[in-house]
Amino acid sequence: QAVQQGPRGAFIVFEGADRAGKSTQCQMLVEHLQASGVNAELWRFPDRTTAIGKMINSYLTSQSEIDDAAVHLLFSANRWEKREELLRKLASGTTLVVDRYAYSGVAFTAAKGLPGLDRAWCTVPDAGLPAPDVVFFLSLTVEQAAARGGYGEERYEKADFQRKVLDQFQALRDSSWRMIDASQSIEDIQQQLREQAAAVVARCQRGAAPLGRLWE
Ligand code: ADP
Ligand code: 2DT
Ligand code: MG
Repeated sequence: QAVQQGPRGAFIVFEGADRAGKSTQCQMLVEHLQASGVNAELWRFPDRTTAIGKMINSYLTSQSEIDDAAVHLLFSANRWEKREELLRKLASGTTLVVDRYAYSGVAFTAAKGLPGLDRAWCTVPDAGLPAPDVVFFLSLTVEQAAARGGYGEERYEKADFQRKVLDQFQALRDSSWRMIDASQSIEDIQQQLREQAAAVVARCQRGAAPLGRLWE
């Protein structure tokens, strides 16, 4: 069944490789929406502030080791624990701009190439979560990303692994995705995002878009 009918906020997700500009563009888009009178909030996954999020943060910063399947389930649980609040915000008319979601969850674990943890297995825990109205995929090659000053210190921030993550993302594309050439200037990308986001926000405000569920 559809999770919700009628006028509501838009559920906008950003995905893409590390250093593609997701956090930069999310921040700018939220500020623009707010300045235009749209009720909007910036969210991110993992949400490192919850108890589960703190375990994930400790894993990403290599302060702890967690079994690959178990940490995959923690990332998913970190979305499920925010589901009610997410639905409540959308229902009350707040647009959510979200820096990474379940697509990152699947892509990063599947990229490990571990027996048993293939893409099909990886999607199961997130199936049924609210589906975004639009996914802005910031597309950038690993070489272009590396030219932005190299990767950081966290787990996963290695060129070889990022290539595998990009391959996994390609396989997850669906009709909600909008591919954005992330090698353009910050301002040019933001301009395109504003135009596309405005259309989605308007459609949700009109009540013309029942919220779907992921991978069902
Ligand atoms: P992400 O959240 O996708 O990892 P960030 O927004 O943190 O990416 O950006 C990574 C780095 O690249 C930052 O130093 C940022 O200032 C820079 N950057 C972001 N967008 C662009 C762009 N379009 N062109 C050049 N550099 C960019
Ligand atoms: P940032 O906080 O810099 O975006 O990095 N990840 C993320 C997963 O492995 N699974 C997930 O479900 C999500 C949402 C991607 C977060 C890192 O965590 C990875 C990079
Ligand atoms: Mg970021």
